[in-house]
Amino acid sequence: MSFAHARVVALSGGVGGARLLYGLSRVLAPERLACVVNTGDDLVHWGLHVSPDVDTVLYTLGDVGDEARGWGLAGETFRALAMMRRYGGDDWFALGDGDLATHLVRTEALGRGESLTRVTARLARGLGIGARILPMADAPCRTMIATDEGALPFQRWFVARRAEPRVRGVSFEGDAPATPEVLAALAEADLVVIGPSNPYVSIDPILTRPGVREALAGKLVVAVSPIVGGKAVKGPLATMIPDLVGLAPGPDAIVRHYAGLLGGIVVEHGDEGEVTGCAVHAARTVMGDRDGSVRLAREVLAFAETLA
Ligand code: FO1
Repeated sequence: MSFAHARVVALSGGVGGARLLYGLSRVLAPERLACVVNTGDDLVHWGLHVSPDVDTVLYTLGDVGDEARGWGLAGETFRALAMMRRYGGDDWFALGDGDLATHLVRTEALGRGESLTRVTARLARGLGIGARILPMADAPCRTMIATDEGALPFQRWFVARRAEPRVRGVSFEGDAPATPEVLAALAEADLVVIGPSNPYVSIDPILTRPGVREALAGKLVVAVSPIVGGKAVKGPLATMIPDLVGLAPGPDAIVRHYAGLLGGIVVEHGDEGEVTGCAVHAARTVMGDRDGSVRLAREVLAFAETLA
């Protein structure tokens, strides 16, 4: 089929996924793109509901994110954090001064019963984003990391403990279903793209929401490998793969993880020999700048078209 009018749903965690979404949002008309974003990393901090992956996607698509850090706003200041330190408050998770507005708007809305989906749409409008940004669930789902030091909520492990404790397992607390908006977008999709996000802590929370696997049945699904030359582009994935499943970090481990789901995978040039079990396309998958994101998005769509 021609992808000229295809409807695309992209699944994403933070940085890598958000960068691919940026490219897709520059290539596809807004009504053709829905971004389903992990909320397993969400936390309440300073009394505020923080949704880190949703915010990274909002800031990246809104072109206001800090590219080098990968999270938060460009040109951010941290005066509130400094004051919090003087009061002896929690300072392990850094909320910037501008970023606080996002969490205040969200927390106020949730407090009067607005859904996470609705307030996210409002935040996206405020940042001039046309594509739909859909949190995977409106109810809480918390990613828990089982480590040698006990079970830790994701951000406690990732930020407070710098992802140092070895991972023995990942689980998701709460049986929050996918939202009706997510299920409707999947039902209409001609193509589902899994971004180069960590499969265990960013994509699995989405795939395990009740209703999602069923909605994906019969869909063309294409992933972008988050592993390049045996290393994770960002984050702890390269050690999580051997720790969790005893495999070497590589695209084949990603394909096996998504067993039976993928029609194809896009991998970095040179990694294509490792993959078995689905169609492979080699490309420059490391998105160093906005042009790199747009280029990769075009390649993913062109590859998917050959599989449709
Ligand atoms: N990541 C850090 O490494 N340190 C932080 O202090 C931190 C604060 C933070 C605040 C708001 C936000 O939206 C994201 C933030 N992140 C921080 C990023 C976040 O922990 C992770 O990158 C994602 O959850 C993983 O996708």
